Amino acid sequence: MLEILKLMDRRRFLELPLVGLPLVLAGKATGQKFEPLSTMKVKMPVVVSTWDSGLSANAAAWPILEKYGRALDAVEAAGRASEDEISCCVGLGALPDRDGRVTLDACIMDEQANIGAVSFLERIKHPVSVARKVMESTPHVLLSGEGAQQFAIKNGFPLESGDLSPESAKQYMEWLKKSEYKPWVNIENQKPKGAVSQFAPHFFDDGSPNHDTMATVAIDAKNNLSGMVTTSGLAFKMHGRVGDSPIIGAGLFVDNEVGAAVSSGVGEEVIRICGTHTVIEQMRFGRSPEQACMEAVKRIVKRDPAKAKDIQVGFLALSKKGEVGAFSIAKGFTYAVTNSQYPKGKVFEAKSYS
Ligand code: SD4
Repeated sequence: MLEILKLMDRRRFLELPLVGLPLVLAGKATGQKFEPLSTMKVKMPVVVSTWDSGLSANAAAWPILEKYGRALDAVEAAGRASEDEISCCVGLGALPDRDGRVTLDACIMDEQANIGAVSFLERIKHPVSVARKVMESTPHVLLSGEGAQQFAIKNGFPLESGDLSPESAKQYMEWLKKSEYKPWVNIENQKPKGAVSQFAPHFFDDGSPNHDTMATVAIDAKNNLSGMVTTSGLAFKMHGRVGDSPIIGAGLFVDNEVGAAVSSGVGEEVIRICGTHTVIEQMRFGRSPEQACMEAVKRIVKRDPAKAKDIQVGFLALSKKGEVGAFSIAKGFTYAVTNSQYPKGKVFEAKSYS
């Protein structure tokens, strides 16, 4: 009995939903006015990536998972596919910093909590693979800037030209006219004509899709989880600025007993709450991925509600049991799921705070 009482006290302390309590009531109990939360369980193996363009990232990962390959290989393939595309926010074709230089951040984490990351990396096409190399061949977890570039070159990654892609050169020239440095009111937050929301993927003039930070989580046939994030960070950031994406526990966290989580959006806010670690810890204590992502979003909003009106942060999580969930501050955070149910992938929109 004493044990049960202790457990109940602990539950109250953690504010956990009671087992069997419908999630909508759990939402009311915490005073939230959100749409009812839900649990989406999908068949495993599965790969899940941020944004609509997660479809093409997943398309590179799925053949690996389908053939009983490792989740780690699948998420790396997803990252490389994104880095091959020209987009606003991933790879060498992405938007530059305020000095006109594209600097890339990436990280990767496997089922044994092996981690590798690179930040502030220039002129290397596949930061996600450099991150994996850091993980597998050094005693360190994060290499940055020039050191990361030297490491990449030594390991056979070609040094690419530092030229901007035509699209990002155009946008940089446009930005230079005002040169406004406002990290959370920058081009990524601007709503292009016809886009559904600030951060929703939009399309270039030629119809090709643009997107934000790509982040992927996967679970393989052996029930092992892995994740990766790859990004050019916030557009027109200060030279040297590093966001949440290469920081384990902020942009990505994997715990093979619990699940994997990733984030996209204003990295400073994610780092402040150790975003993805927070999500995973919530899941460890019994919350669904969607609930856990919502809790992390609530923490950001609670700290500075006024600021939260102008920014986007989205969390996406996959549990060890194959439940997928996401939650964002602003509307328009989407993610793509690919597995045997959706071999070509299916896009879902996260519920949001506003
Ligand atoms: C960063 N979180 O550097 C990244 C940016 C991002 O969609 O996710 N953009 O802060």
